[in-house]
Order: sequence, then structure tokens, then C-alpha cells
Amino acid sequence: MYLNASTPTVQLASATTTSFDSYNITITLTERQRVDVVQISGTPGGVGTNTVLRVTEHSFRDIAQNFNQQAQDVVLVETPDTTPPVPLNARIHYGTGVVMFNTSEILDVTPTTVLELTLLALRNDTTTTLERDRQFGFQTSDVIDLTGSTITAYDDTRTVFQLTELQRVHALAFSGTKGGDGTAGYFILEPNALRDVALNRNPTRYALMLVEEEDR
Ligand SMILES: [Ca+2]
Ligand SMILES: [Ca+2]
Repeated sequence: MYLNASTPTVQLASATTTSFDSYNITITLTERQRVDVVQISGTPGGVGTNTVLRVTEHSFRDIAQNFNQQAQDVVLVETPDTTPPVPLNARIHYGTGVVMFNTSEILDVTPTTVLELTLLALRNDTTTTLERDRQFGFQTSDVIDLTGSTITAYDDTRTVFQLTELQRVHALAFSGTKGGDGTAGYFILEPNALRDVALNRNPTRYALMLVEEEDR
């Protein structure tokens, strides 16, 4: 079987199916297949026309082992993805300045401007009420946005970006690692910082304690 909207197509080879005999079959796509299909669908994030399921000949058989003889196209009834992406955890390497974070589903970071760097931050604590500037030195200043960071342009459940050198040393100064203040920093995601492939943005703010690797 293939999912097809003229072109391109998504093959269903690694999807899973229900394993009992029935009039109905449920096919569960992998996350990669799901986002590929969203992008050729009639739902938000797609091309605007409904996806077609192409059932090729000999895809399935009845109890008497008779295969279906002819290929057939079935226009799918589509339910849009309305679930916003959720950030799960974040990791920083203070030696390289690379930050990685995982999300509940594949994020859209192509083009990289979809990820809103002005709505991402690295802070010493979870609150925004105290916005610390640089007057007391590195150790009391937050990285209030990540403008200037370089995102790896690949849609995935793990998103990777490279801090600027200034962002790296500021974050290091309030970290729980060598050269820091003894407690881990936080990766802050303000509302609308993230977008999934179906154009849903995160409606709430998240503050994730960083898993930190020291600069050695
Ligand atoms: Ca979603
Ligand atoms: Ca700290």
C-alpha cells in the first residue's frame, strides 16, 4: 500500500497493522511516515488536497487465501493533527556550546526560521520575573534569547543547535558544572517557540532543567 497525492508518495512498509482477521484493518504509521503524510495531505501543513491510499494488487487476502486482484485508490477521510508539540528534555554541552532537546513529535525546523530563537532562553532559574542583566558579571546574567544560535535544519524529534560563544560562556557561568554557580541552568521555551509540521505551536511556557555536560 502507498499513500499518494499524485506525487510524492509515502510507502507504508514499516507501519504496523492489527493482527486479527476482520473487515477493518488499522494501520499505524511510524512518526516519520505520519509527518511525511501530513505534508501531502489536505490538512494544515499539507498541500491542500486529500491523501489517497493506493492499495496495490495482492496487498491482502481473504480467509480462503484469495488475494485482491486489482490496484485501487481510496481517498482518505482526514482528521487534522491539532496536538501541539511538547518539549520533553534538554541537554547542553558546555565545551562545544551544543544544545539538544527532545519533543513529543517531529518538529518543523525547515526552514530554520520556523523555530523562534527570540522565544527560547537559557536562564539560571525557571522564572521570568527576575531578568538579570550583566551589571553583576557573568554569574548573574541570563541568556534572555538565543538569537544568533545556529539550528541544524533537519525535522526530527531531537532538535540541535549551536550557541554563540558569548551565549555559551554566559550559560556556563550559572551552570552546575565546573566554572558555574553549582546549580543547573534551565532551557526556557516561551509560548509559540516551537511548531510541528501541522502548524501547531506550543500554547504554554516550559522550563526544562538542563542535563549538563561540562567543559573539560
Ligand atoms: Ca502535532
Ligand atoms: Ca545555577
